[in-house]
Amino acid sequence: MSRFPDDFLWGGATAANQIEGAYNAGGKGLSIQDVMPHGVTTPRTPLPTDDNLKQIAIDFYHRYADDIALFAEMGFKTFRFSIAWSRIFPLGDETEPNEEGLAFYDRVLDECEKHGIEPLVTISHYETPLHLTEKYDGWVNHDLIGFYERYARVLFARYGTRVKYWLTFNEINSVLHSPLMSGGINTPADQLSKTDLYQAVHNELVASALATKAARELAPSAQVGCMILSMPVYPLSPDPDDVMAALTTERTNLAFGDIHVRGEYPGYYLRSLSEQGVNLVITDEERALLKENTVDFVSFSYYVSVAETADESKRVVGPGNLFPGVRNPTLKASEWGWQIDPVGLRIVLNQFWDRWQKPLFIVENGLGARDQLVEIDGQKTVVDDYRIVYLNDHLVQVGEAVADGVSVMGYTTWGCIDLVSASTAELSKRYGFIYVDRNDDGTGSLDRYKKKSFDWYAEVIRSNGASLTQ
Ligand code: BGP
Repeated sequence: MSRFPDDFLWGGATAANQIEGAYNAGGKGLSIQDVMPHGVTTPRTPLPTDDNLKQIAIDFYHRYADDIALFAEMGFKTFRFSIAWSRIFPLGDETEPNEEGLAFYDRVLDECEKHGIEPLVTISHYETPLHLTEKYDGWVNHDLIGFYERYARVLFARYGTRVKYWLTFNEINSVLHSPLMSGGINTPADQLSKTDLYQAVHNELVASALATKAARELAPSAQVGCMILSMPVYPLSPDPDDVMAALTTERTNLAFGDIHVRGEYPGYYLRSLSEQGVNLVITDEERALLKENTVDFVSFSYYVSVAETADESKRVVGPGNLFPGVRNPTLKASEWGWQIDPVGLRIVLNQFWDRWQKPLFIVENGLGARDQLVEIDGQKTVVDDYRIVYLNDHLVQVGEAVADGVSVMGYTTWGCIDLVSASTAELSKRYGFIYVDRNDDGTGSLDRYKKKSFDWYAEVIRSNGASLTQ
């Protein structure tokens, strides 16, 4: 018997800069991703360089129809993609949008509609127009709020009747850890003042509220969600100091949900700002905007959990999604060192539901792994049992959370088709049900092949979760 609601939105997730390619086609301007050939692992380059896999990515810009048909073959109910801001406003501060860019997403939506797939659209996913970064220092500058609002209004006016679910900023809390990628901030992280960093965060939060307000005016049937990078933080020991340390670390993520859902800065957040000597400029008008334009639902990514301790001598740190955390000795890790914790997903779902009482949408979860393309019965494929196990185990925990009474709207696996990774800009870190023949050195035919997990996920969707192995 399936525990999943009948209208559960099964699907997959992507982001424009990681799949589209065509980085300068159709009037598109440059984005920060064009000067980040190696993700967040090295400083930005002054100009775009040829070693940037994202320039072509997996060529979704030209192959979207075939790719969406493959998603439909798996039975996707929803497809999460992002709109490249610099396709719509090539510089970011113009007053008129680029029609060719808008028309591209019309065509993508046509394909979704043809297959009965509900689009789930991220307005800004790690690709601030480069001009806004270089001229304004990205989200540090208050002017970005207006540019983003104009962009969001264009999207709601154009697609508001076709797109029901919108996310304002991908993993908004990651600005604190990846100021360039997440906040379009040109000032190198080690030279950025805390006040500027938190001002950038504040500006994004205000922009998110303004987008929600605009959606209510221009697309009344739309639902707007925030998107948070979730990473549960467990105390390394039962020592109360460790428990408090874990809570304090976890609140650096939870604050973003608190603000989006409750419409105000929580006391613990204000205390932390003042202890860090941060002086924010917040107007009364902005306070009112936050309060009056809270989100309809909360979406989040989930890949890893971490631990925390107050005891410096026990702080053994390892990689997490975009920021590190204390290793949990009870967990195994992926090839990239991200610790795998299916139960953590049930914990997050329960915690968020208890805390916010808003419908939850898991919009990213998946396993990045090195896949081996093999030939079986004359067909090229990947026997990715490890991915099936990872997804199965996480989905079982989603089912548990549903049984716990948590309201879960849907689940979109990250990188439903292989794509360029965000943190390290590699193609060899594969997440997809569909293998894309392209390698880290840029070679490959770009042909698509179904992995073993393709049929597995199709059956999970067809059976509405009943086929999962408990
Ligand atoms: C999230 C991002 C995605 C994505 C994913 C996996 O942080 O929202 O864009 O890429 O993580 O991370 P990576 O690509 O670094 O493996």
